[in-house]
Amino acid sequence: MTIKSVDEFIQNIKKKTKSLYDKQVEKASNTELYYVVCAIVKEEIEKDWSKTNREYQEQQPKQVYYLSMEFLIGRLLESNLINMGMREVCNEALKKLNFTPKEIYEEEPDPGLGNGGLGRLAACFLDSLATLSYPGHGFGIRYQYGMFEQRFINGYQTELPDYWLKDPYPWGTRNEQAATEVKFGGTVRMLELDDGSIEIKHEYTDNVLAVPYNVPIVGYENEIVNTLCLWKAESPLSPKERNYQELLSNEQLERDHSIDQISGMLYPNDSDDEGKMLRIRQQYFLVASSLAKIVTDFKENNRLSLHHLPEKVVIQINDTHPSLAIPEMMRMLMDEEGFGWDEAWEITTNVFAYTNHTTLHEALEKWPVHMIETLLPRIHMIINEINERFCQHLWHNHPELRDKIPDLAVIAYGQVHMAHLAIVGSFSVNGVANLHTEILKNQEMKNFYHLYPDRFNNKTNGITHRRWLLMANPELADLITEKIGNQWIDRPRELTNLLRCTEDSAFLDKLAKVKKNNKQKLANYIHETTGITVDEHSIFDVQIKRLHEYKRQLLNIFHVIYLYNELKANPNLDIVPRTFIFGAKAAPSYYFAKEVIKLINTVASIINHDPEIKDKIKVIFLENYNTSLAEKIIPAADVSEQISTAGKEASGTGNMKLMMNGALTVGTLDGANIEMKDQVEDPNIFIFGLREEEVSDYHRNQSYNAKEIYQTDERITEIMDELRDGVFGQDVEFKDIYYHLLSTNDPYFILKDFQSYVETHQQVDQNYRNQAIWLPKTVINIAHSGKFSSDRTIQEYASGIWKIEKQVK
Ligand code: 26V
Repeated sequence: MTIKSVDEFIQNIKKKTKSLYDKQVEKASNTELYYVVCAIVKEEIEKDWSKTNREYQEQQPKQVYYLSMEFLIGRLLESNLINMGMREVCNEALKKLNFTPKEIYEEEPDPGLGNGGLGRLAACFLDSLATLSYPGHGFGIRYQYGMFEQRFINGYQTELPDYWLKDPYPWGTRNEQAATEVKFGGTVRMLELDDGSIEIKHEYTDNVLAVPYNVPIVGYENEIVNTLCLWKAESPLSPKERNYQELLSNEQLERDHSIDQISGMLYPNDSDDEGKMLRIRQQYFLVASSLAKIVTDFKENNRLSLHHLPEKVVIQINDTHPSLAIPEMMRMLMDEEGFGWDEAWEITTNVFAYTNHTTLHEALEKWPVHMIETLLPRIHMIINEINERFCQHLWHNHPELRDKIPDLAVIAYGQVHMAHLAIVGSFSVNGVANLHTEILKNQEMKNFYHLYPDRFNNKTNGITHRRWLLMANPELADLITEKIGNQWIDRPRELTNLLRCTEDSAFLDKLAKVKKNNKQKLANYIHETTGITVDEHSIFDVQIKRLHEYKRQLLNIFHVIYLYNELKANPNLDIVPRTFIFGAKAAPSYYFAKEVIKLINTVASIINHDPEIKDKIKVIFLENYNTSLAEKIIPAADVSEQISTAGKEASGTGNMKLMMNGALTVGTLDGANIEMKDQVEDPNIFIFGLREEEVSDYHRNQSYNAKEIYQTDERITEIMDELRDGVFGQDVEFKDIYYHLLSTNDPYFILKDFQSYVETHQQVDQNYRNQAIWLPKTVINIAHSGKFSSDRTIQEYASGIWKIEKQVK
């Protein structure tokens, strides 16, 4: 039984404050109250957690393990309160004690253990798995330093280390008993035994201790608590062994440092060899420790031969990052369990399923063979054998592919191609939106699709509506519940019941008011953090995502510059005032992306301080975009910018979050935007720009000419010349952007799509003026967003790939 009354919660707070801090609650700081509330909630969670674990042990259901180098879980206190059914009582209790709930929740650091969409997706999936009562757990790495903290200095991005663990983190429980050793380096010897069998001896290895920190993943009001296990790398020497050595030798210090690096930071730069080596070590560290735990648990719970592993275990690998799990499983089955190759391969390929998240070539992982050989000699032997057998298979059984063997091989030209390893070693390969999966099947992985047509499938991404609506936008959630009841929380498709309200003017008024309040809150935040005043009556036009050329923040800022040029020429131009809001981090070594950040910041400071345009447009670039900032921005958005070059954004998930919060999408026919359009239909979404086939045709025929557009479209000529001639100050800072676009022939078709983008924004302006047109569209978007709940996605993974069952009560 959880705490159901406000008074009981207050009593608990008082008791805990006394026992933890020996204080009266009135004297406690926000930080102390944060730890107090965490402790109370954790005690409740722990009861359900033990119960869930016990049930899994007794009932031995098939379990799914989600292996991922990234989990962007966000802050957990408030979402745990919601899922435990305690948010309301906690809020009331805090208020009665004169604390502000939001302030308490914001005491929590936001663990940045991921880069963007891929890591956040993993977190949404865990939430849905637990909520739908599926036995499903995550394995990841507990990086000491998460995603860098972004600061703008003079408009440039600078990166500060994110040491999120400086204060105790209440949600990860260290479990030293379950620590396991991971072996790197060393030499491999094969011994022939008397019975003719072969024993593998892996000696002189560098061992690293993997210590698990378990984070509870709480289902929504269902008493299920699954586990996210995050591994930390430590020295395997016990304190006793260390003390022996009195003074640590240099060699030992160096070894310690190299161990610390493994779970030291997220995604180190992999452009140089040291970076690559570290990345491989991180990946192997994750898979070796996770598989050891999975296999140990299987043996303990099931007492079955490992032949039966695929009946009880399925492992989803999140992109190729954990695909060393495939040879690692082979190693364990053969070297530790005595299976022959064929049996081990049969088991392995029935356990793994692989999700692809991008078709961008620069993002496809390839590791130099010599690095794998040095770092993981036994894994290298196994990958070689996988490659050998796969190529033989192609040669003998697929003569039509003989000349394609080097393109398909797992090892070619001195590199291990991780995507090929993942495809060959899995029973399922999925893309993350319909278009993306079609591109995999018909273009990027065409030959593999020909080989294994049954392996390929689509699972369109989703987001947890509990965090992204119920938690982030309580006013909207309450309004929805007031109108259609609360069943949408368990069954998000029921949001379609809102469709009957598109002409209900009382409802529309309330909806407008909720949005206005959310905009006011964001405006306050903007004022506090930037000093800039924005008008909550203006259109909040939002682009929030990683900074990347294919995502085309540059197209957005070109549109802003165009409007500014128009306003300068005609200050009385009749446009609805707009606030353009950006949030984006660039990879630290991505020069062009950083130039775009500087450009947006420069344009912002010119526009925001120009009295001539009478505040008709404002540009706000919020620093340090992350999960918790997204929770502030999304409820306040009117317009959602989803403007990637068609074919490049595998799915997108921010698009879904914004739709669910009543923003209208300006988007290309790319990723999941297409499926959003299928749901809401024209004219409830603003689609513009080239389609994927058109982009492909231009590439194939080499018939695109960016220079011609630059010369013929006067609006573009003006913008580009301003960049070239230093109109935005800083001498000729942005000349690079000008030259880059023209000398590379604008590979992301920014100039090509500009015209239709501008026209589409004119329609947005026209629509917004007439709220009787705008508001019903926002209702239609919210109503159809239920399809994009990760509950639907997880249901599809569970029945289509994992074949797992819900835990029954
Ligand atoms: C990684 C890199 C790394 C090196 C340089 C360039 C580059 C470009 C893209 C990536 C993305 C790697 C995979 C990824 O995060 N994909 C995202 O996955 C989301 C969840 O499925 C999906 O919504 C996004 O569309 C997709 O970009």
